[in-house]
Order: sequence, then structure tokens, then C-alpha cells
Amino acid sequence: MRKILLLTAVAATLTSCQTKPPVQPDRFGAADLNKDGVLSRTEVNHYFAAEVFVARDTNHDGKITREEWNPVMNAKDGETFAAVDANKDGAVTLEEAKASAQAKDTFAADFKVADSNKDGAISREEAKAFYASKEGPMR
Ligand SMILES: [Ca+2]
Ligand SMILES: [Ca+2]
Ligand SMILES: [Ca+2]
Repeated sequence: MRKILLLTAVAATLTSCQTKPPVQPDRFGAADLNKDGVLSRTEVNHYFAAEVFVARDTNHDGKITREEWNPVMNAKDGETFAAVDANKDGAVTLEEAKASAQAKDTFAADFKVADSNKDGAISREEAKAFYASKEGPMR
């Protein structure tokens, strides 16, 4: 009986760890792949692609199916999905999502807004201001 209670407690702890990370991750640091202190267009495209990917991969298996991409897929969404699914296996991986975002400069509009001093790179302060002005999943 005691063992069962203990296991239940461990399971509950594990579940709460997964849903609530104790420390806020350093998003800027994670996005700044070459660690030069600013975000390039490529770094921004990769980072946002990853954020969108994680949000869409609802079962967290590292692949986005058509259903996860959009449960109510219209013809245009279908075309977009097919274009991102580079190897045509019916699922989008993180690498495919990043490659597509970079090739199409998907987040160019966000980059333009975030780069408030228009020097072609996003500083930590600019990123902070950008996120502060945003609502929803891009936060
Ligand atoms: Ca950088
Ligand atoms: Ca694929
Ligand atoms: Ca800038």
C-alpha cells in the first residue's frame, strides 16, 4: 500500500515537472546560435520556426502530421504543408520546418518589426520589446 502511494507521488511530481518548467528559459540565448549577442535573420527564422513547431506538435513526437498542422486543412494549407514536408513522408520534422522558414524567410515581417533601429540584427533589448508587445503563442 505504501509503495503504491509513493509511486503515485512520484508520478504526480513527474507530471507537474513536465507541465510547469521551474525556470523561465533564456529564449534569446537559445535563439542566438552563434553567440554573437544579436539575432540574425536566419537565427530568427530558425527560432520562430521551432516555436511554432513545438506548439503544433501536440503529441510531442517530433513530427507534425497533417492533422496537427491544421485540423481543418483547406487546399491552400495542404499546399503549404506539402511544400514544407520536403521528403514527402506525410510529416513535418523540425529540420524541415526550419529549412522552409529560412528558404522562404517566413518570419521576415516579425524580424522587420522587432529590428527597431533597422541595423539588420536584433539585440536582446529589441527582442525583449518585441515580445512585450506581442500576445499569444509567440510570447
Ligand atoms: Ca547571433
Ligand atoms: Ca517529412
Ligand atoms: Ca537591431
